[in-house]
Amino acid sequence: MKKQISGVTLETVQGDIASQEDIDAVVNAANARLMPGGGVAGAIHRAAGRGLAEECKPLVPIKPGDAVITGAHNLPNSHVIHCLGPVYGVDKPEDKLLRNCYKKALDLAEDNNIESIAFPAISTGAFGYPLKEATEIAVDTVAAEIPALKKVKLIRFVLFGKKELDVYEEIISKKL
Ligand code: AR6
Repeated sequence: MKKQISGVTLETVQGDIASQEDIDAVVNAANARLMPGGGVAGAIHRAAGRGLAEECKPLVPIKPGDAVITGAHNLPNSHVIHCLGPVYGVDKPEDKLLRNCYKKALDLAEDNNIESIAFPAISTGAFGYPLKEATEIAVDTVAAEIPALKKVKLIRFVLFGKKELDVYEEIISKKL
């Protein structure tokens, strides 16, 4: 699905966040130590190579809701923006912390002249955030930021499974 909002393209695709070849910055659903893990972080670090973990070392730890930017090493992108989403039921208030992730990632993209950015569904895997609730927050936050964007022209939500893709498309159709 693809939509134009205030001159910015918002799209959804099913796929792997580590294979977004036409995107400047991919967002990592990171852990506080910015180390390889499972899910998105595992895929990003595997594809980026060990240089990414090395570059991350002086930047840790990060707090829930925070985001930091690095190079992308062997990934086909220019940057990785690492976001630490809230652990559902643990890091509170989880809705605000999740909103901060999307907002800070877009702020970092703007500050670094990034034109295209791809987000995974932060916090909805190992961190247990219910998918529909997290998707509402992702879509609302990104939509609210779009009118203020000057550099970013393409925002892509990359969903691993068909079920996640369907939820995103339903919520975007309803809201935007
Ligand atoms: N591409 C796109 N989406 C993916 C991929 C991929 N390659 N792999 C999984 N997903 P998660 P979190 C989906 O667990 O909940 C890690 O171990 C997945 O189906 O990656 O923020 C870190 O080290 C789910 O919908 O992120 C942290 O400790 C979504 O991406 C912790 O997990 C997020 O799942 C972060 O947990």
